[in-house]
Amino acid sequence: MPLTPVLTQRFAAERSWTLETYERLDGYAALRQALAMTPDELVALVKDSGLRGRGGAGFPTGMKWSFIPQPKPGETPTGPAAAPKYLVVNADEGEPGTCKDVPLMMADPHSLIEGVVIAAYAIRSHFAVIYVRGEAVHAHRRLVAAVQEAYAAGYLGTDVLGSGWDVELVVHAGAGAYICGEETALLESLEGYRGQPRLKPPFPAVAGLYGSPTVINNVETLATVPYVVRGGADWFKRFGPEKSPGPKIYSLSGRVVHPGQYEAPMGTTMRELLAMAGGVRPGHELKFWTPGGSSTPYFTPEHLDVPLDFDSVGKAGSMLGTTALMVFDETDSIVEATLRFTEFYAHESCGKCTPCREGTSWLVQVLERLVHGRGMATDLDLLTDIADNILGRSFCALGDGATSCIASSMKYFRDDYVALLPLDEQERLGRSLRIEP
Ligand code: L3W
Ligand code: SF4
Repeated sequence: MPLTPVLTQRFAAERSWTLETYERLDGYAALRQALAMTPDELVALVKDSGLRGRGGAGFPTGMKWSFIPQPKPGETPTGPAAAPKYLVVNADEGEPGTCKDVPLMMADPHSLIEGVVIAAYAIRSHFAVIYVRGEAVHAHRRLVAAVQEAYAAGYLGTDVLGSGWDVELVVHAGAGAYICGEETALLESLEGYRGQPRLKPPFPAVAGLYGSPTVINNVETLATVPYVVRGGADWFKRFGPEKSPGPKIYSLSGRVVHPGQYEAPMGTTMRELLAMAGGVRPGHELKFWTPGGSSTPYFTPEHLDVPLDFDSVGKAGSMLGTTALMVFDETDSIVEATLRFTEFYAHESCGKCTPCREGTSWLVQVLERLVHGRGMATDLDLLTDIADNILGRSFCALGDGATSCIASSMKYFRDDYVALLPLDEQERLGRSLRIEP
């Protein structure tokens, strides 16, 4: 399957990040088109295109925009409809293995800014923020420079392109907490509080930033919007499956010959993506992989032909997440990989709820003693038990995500855990893996 250079079409252009290059390559044409439409027409177009959020959950973008309460013609607005509307870009890319938003912001920041201006117009917002991961200093600098260029050229500020409509855009650097990628923790952080999730509902679409209706979209989602406007819904739906269409950036890392970002339509399989990336390193075999980062259940070679779209991956028992495809071969220990992921969650747990705060640390303790050959026969069930008590009992998705690697590694590779037990503990389990001389 050929690459689909839509989102990455300018990545190789000289000084691709400058306004000059962006305008030369058709940039901001979609904004002119969008401003000639009504906001309601734009929301309808994005709904019709089938674009779904690229931040992990795959929520329909146009539907999210349509949730913003708007004043009714002829009526004096009250409540949320009367409040200011906000647009927040979730640029806090932090899911392990995920590397699509930072390259997009580095190579083509104006595609994001154009998407922001279009989306803000569609939801009738006059104020937008890009909340970017603090450690991505280079991306922050590039965004700030691009926003300045866009202001100077009249794409931001008062009376955008003579349309009579105003929009301000601020770039805000977070402090590097994974939890601030959770949309309500991000809002707390933006308001100056400690980044911890809020209870949902109410969803941000009704009560978000400063209690006002807020749309929060991922970088890749908004960078896709100008192409939806330019190409139209029918063009967009030609990429991939009907219920999950569009071009997509997949991040391949780990034991592949050419790790990096690969653009392909939604629904491309891992087998096809691996072929683009030169395959698993020579002389080795794929053992396990993640379809969407460390928060999504592991897949194995038997899943190589699952179409990578939200619904197909879900049916196969995992999640598309952020399309972060981390590749492991037969030299990698699944238990050590799982320990490393779990250490990450224990470190990043915000501490607000007990199952995640305590449970992730307990998981680390059990995994550590297994990896160091000090495990007990009861540890296998203990791991499953702790994970079961985190899943569905945590306040936000971080807790649930932390259990994915435990449950799926147990499901596919239980013997790898058993093999790490001391021999007497293996015998206690009644299933020694000892190889007799
Ligand atoms: C109004 C309703 N709005 C849902 C909105 C909601 C949000 C979006 C999706 O988690 C996943 C998570 C991570 N009225 C609504 C509504 N919404 N119902 O729709 O919501 P939700 O709750 O399904 O998901 P989420 O909380 O956004 C995202 C997974 O992604 N993940 C991690 C990703 C990490 C990054 C990163 O590092 N940048 O994205 C990987 O798999 O575990 O399951 O906007 O407000 N009735
Ligand atoms: Fe915080 Fe974890 Fe609870 Fe989420 S699940 S609120 S990260 S402690």
